[in-house]
Amino acid sequence: MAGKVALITGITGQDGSYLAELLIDKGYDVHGIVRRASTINTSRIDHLYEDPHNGDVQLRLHYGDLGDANSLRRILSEVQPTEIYNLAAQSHVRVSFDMPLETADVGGMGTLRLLEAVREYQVTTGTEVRLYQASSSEMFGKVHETPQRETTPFHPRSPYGVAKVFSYWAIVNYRESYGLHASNGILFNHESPRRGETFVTRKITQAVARIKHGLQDKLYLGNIDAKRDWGFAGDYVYAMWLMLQQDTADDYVVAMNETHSVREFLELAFGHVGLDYNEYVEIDPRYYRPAEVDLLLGDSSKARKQLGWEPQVSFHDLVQMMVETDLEQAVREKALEDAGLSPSITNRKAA
Ligand code: NAP
Ligand code: F7E
Repeated sequence: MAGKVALITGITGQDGSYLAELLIDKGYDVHGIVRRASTINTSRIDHLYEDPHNGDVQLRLHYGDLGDANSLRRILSEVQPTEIYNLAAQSHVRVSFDMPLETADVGGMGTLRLLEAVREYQVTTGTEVRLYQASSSEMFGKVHETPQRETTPFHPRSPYGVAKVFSYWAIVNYRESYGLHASNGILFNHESPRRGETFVTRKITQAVARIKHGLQDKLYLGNIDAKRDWGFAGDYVYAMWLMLQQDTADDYVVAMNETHSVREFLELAFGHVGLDYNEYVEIDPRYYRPAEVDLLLGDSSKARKQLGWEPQVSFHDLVQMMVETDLEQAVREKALEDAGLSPSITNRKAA
């Protein structure tokens, strides 16, 4: 695998961290783009900087931003990547209603800035760069058919979904216009113990653990009848890599092909620690969205057949994995609180 150089945008996020791990394992020279932040936000990738066996540097970070075209051009010429994974986005659907312009600028125009930088780089250096775009099942939104597959029409229901549709078509357009090896992975929801704390799965598993350890007594949620096709992020980043190993670029749905309601997730997660969610969950309309995506169910048969992709972690095991990890975290939090080192935060109401 020597000679392969990967550049990941959004490397500090959930998927970026799993993908960086995978590519390091495969012997890639891995680079990531990070935004400057007033506090350090690299906790998901801190364990990756050095090879634990010999101390060699195995991950390099570069300051840049999808809003800053100059930074993208500079990083491309410094890193000289053979593969680029574009994972950067304001990825929270509800927040996208509060910040539609930022969401569109990063999740839509940001992709175009990157595509232009790649096109210019390829023309000036004559080197082929393969590009992965993090497209989303949110593009199906108010679904036109079930299950959703590559040919299902898009009907986005949020500024986030709209931005992703723009990016999807920009990728297709650069592929058709300039022969760029650019692929869309239309990924359905994927979760993990590294999932952001304000997405519903992690919000639930963290609350389960904190309630179990007496650190919290209520969980406030929005629409718990929504249904999603949830898989494990570690499985899904493998599909991203597979897409860039194909001779021809294409677009693929990546999903578990099963759907569950938020309510079912609650039952499983609370049930795992012997609790009944009905005693702890309260509905807060603050978490409703101006337009909801009621049901997502993917059909990933194309990815399974053409890429040979198969998920390894079931929905049930995913919920268990997330609860177990958050229980360990709650034990540490409780110990700090008992030692008077951490303020008790009860009834948290994060987005
Ligand atoms: P995430 O945890 O929210 O990570 C998003 C990443 O984007 C973070 O590293 C963030 O950096 C970075 N970012 C945000 N704005 C940026 C900007 N202006 N310039 C450069 N980087 C910026 O998201 P995720 O769950 O890993 O998802 C990865 C990608 O897949 C996203 O594009 C998401 O929309 C898409 N997607 C996710 C799912 C899912 O279920 N997880 C499904 C389909 C598609 P900071 O750490 O600095 O904020
Ligand atoms: O919501 C409902 C909410 O925010 C799932 C992103 O990764 O996947 C993700 O988008 C469902 C929705 O994920 C709360 O209304 C109820 O119906 O975890 P979520 P999402 O909106 O599906 C797609 C594929 C992406 O591409 C996105 O980047 O759960 N829900 N109560 C709630 N959701 C949240 N966040 N918080 C609640 O309290």
